[in-house]
Amino acid sequence: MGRLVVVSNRVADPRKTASGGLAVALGQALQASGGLWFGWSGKVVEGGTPGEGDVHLQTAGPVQLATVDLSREDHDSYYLGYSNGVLWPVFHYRLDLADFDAGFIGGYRRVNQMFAHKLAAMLRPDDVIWVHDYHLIPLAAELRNMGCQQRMGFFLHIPLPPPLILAAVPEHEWLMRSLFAYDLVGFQCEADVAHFSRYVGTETSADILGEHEFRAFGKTLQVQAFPIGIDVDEFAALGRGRDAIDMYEQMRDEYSRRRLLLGVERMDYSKGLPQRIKAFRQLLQNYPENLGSATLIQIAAPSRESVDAYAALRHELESLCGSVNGDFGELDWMPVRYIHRSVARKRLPGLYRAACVALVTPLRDGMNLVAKEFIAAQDPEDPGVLVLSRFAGAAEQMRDALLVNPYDTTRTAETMQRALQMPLEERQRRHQALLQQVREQDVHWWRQRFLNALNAVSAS
Ligand code: GDG
Repeated sequence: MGRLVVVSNRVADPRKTASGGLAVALGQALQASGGLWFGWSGKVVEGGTPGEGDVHLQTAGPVQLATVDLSREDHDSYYLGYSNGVLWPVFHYRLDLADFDAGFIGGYRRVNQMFAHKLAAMLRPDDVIWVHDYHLIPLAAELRNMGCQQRMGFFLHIPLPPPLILAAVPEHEWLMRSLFAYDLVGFQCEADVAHFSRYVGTETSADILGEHEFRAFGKTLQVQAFPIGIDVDEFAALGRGRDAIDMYEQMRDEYSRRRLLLGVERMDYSKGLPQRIKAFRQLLQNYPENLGSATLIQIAAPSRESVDAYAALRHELESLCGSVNGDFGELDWMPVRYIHRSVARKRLPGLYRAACVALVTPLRDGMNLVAKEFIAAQDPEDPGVLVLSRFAGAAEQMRDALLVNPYDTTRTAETMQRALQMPLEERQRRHQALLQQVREQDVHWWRQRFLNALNAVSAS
């Protein structure tokens, strides 16, 4: 196998485990084969020229990191505008939040062209290129335009919506056609693959050659589900660290008379936060034995704050949490602890372990790694219960969680109550099955399956 080239919007130093599971997994793949990791540097150059940016090279062991700066205009149109203001909402079924009219597409194309141009100059003929996520859908098409013939794979970390939702994006045909420049396209779950198949069946003249093989625009494409996982061992090791243990003990002491429910995510409208607070309010209303006891800790780490929809969500959430606390709180008990800050990664396992119930209730999610991290962090002798949205990609794998429809407030509250009341034996049984699944289908399994499939297809 040739050198692995990973391309993603952001690049992380693979030697720093603090970067998180995905960075570690990709870093390990790169370290095994030697490789190059290419993406945006995270730096925005005020007054910089659109479509131009300096490349920075850094060596991290056998891995080369190549990052490119973005001009303010490119950042605002490619990253904030088209990626996060059009593709993210539409792919999460939120047409109401998409800004189609602002002309961001120009910046999206320009940055993909620029990345392709800079990357092409660094490529070797036998490189295997793995592109990640919605920011970079047209990258392979741009590379092919420049004559690159390497094997290229693409993995979409977010969901692919059904054809009629996707068709609302004015450039949907161009985007989907761009995917055919890859040799392999991976989605998180079977539902996404089914949406892809239906799209090409109804909106293009593609030939469906098999369950996973499509031919259109003179190109054959393999498409498969590759559910992403976590690095269970890395997370378990983090859980044995001083910071996680301190966090766990602090929580246990502080909440010794309470039952903790926990939500951890980036503040994002796909995560179902307002619906979750409303369901928690119903839990207190409908099951008054929880008054003075059930406490929801909701971590909502700041994210994409310069996109308007995120500011509106923040206000809604603050008001909902405030009203639950105002209506139900006592001098010695606040039902909701809402924290709009990030928690250090090394403390997270301790927080997960202290919770009786995790609420992972997105309205739509590609996979959702918090669900898997929660399971990995539990004490098998006395595990907490996972309440999981059926609309998270993870729900296809994690059948032993308590699955909910987050739009159904009453039933979600009922499920929270069931989770709080669940007998030890059932908790252990469910946790054991979930842990086995999270362990077997971990991030290394994901990476190897994708790269094996990519290496198995014949190059363009
Ligand atoms: C995208 C897709 C898909 C969260 N809050 C804090 C914090 N986190 C960490 C979690 C977890 C990660 O961020 C979130 O991963 P998710 O998978 O839950 O969600 P997205 O960020 O939306 O990720 C998603 C994923 O890509 C991978 O393909 O599963 O569907 O949307 O690791 O622990 N980490 C720290 N402090 C926080 O406050 N340190």
